[in-house]
Amino acid sequence: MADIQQLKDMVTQVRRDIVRQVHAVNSGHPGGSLGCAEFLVTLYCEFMDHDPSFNMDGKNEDLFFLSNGHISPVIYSVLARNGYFPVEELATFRKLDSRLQGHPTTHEGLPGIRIASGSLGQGMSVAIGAALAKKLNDDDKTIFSLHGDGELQEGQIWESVMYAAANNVDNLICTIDVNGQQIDGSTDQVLDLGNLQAKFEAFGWNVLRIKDGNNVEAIIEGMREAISLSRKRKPICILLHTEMGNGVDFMMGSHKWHGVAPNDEQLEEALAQNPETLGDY
Ligand SMILES: Cc1ncc(C[n+]2csc(CCOP(=O)(O)OP(=O)(O)O)c2C)c(N)n1
Ligand SMILES: [Mg+2]
Repeated sequence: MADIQQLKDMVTQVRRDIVRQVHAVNSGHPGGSLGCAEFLVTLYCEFMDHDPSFNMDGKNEDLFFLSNGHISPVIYSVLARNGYFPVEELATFRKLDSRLQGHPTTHEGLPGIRIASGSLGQGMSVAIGAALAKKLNDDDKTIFSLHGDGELQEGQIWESVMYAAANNVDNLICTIDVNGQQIDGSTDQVLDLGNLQAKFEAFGWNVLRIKDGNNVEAIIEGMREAISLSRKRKPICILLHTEMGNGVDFMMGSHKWHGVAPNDEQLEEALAQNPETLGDY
């Protein structure tokens, strides 16, 4: 187990990787990426039993599916920092012929990526399929997935939510990035999500909340609880409350940084707030 400071150091480096990737090509999605840095670092470093030598089937491994594929900068950084591919490859983000496409794809063969995502709403269905395949193969590992809160406005999500409960898919832990923001404004203004806990529970899921989803200790506690709730004949939903743009003060708390790159000065400001810890690529 890594100590808390090691996890926080990785989070700081991941933030640098996110803003540097997006700045270099003047495109990409820093806001949601920054908000999920603590969660994904903690998941990959503390909870998942995974093998960076990577094979697509991932038998006898825990698997993660990113459904909100636009936050690719954070998953690319976390995968690289966990040994899936060289960190230097982050410099190719969104460039022609890169394995690091703006939204993750599988045909480029980037280790760690098992689905194309970016067209919102599909990742939960894939995660359920993988969870059922594990059961069929007597593989007792766990499937994890991440979804945006705005993404929950996709109808396919609720079909899959219903399906998972009806089929007792209890080796599945789906996390929702509840940042209250989406591309055009707050989720309240665009299409109010209502009471998410009540909705998932009404569909037959076990739901738990991580109130400070940008706090590594709180994430560890919440993840332990989620894992303890697994294998009880219900799928599990974590409502992870995060701040869009977390860790870069001028990006925090607004949808405006959903999909906008920082300029040169803004990059310097963001980097000054997040000193190098593990070495820049
Ligand atoms: C099917 C589909 N419709 C629309 C979009 C365009 N789109 C990209 S991100 C986004 C907002 C999603 O909000 P949320 O999941 O909360 O992500 P956040 O802004 O918090 O990163 C939208 C509508 C898309 N990628 N896929
Ligand atoms: Mg959101």
